[in-house]
Amino acid sequence: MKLFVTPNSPYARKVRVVLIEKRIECELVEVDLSSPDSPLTLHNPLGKVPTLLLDDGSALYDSPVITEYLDKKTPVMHLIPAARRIEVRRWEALADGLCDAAVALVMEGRREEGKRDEQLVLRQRAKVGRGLRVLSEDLGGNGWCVGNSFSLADIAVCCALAYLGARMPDVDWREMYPNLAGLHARMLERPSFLSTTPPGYS
Ligand SMILES: N[C@@H](CCC(=O)N[C@@H](CS)C(=O)NCC(=O)O)C(=O)O
Repeated sequence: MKLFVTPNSPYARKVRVVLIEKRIECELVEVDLSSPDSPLTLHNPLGKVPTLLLDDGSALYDSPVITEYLDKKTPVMHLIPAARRIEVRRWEALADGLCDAAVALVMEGRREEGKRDEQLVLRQRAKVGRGLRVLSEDLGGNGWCVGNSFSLADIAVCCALAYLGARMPDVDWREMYPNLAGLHARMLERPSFLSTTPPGYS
């Protein structure tokens, strides 16, 4: 198997953490998303990372599909418990949605000043604000997101938090939501999360 990634993609990091937790061997292939000759589009018409290329030549995307496939592949470290699958998926959707909003803001931020869509910026920032609040409320005093045991939900949420910390440093979620800071600190104790930390992230 080969996983197409970029070093900073939070969605690709989620899959890389899952691979390590489940002890699944997989070659990582770094791609340049802006290159017209990227091998990625041969396997994923959307040209997005992560994309998982299977040994039979077929490809899987997007990240929730890949995490489901990997979790079913081996019973080692079950990350999506059947009884709580919908809950785990809802956390993952919220975490991925936060990343979508942050990615949109990064893109808009690259436009020349004066040409930015201020309404879009406000809408995306509001998603981030509401999303963080709901993550914190739902986590409450629990150690982990779902059923107080480690799952894909924790991986997805912490990849999103780390990405927000790097891309939107003015949104100080550690200060605003100490329980999310605690969750992220607990995740950093796991070699899977620590070893996938992109350069420059805290
Ligand atoms: N919903 C997708 C989102 C993937 C995504 O947007 N990845 C970004 C990198 S962080 C990407 O490949 N962007 C390139 C593009 O949109 O052309 C997933 O969960 O895998």
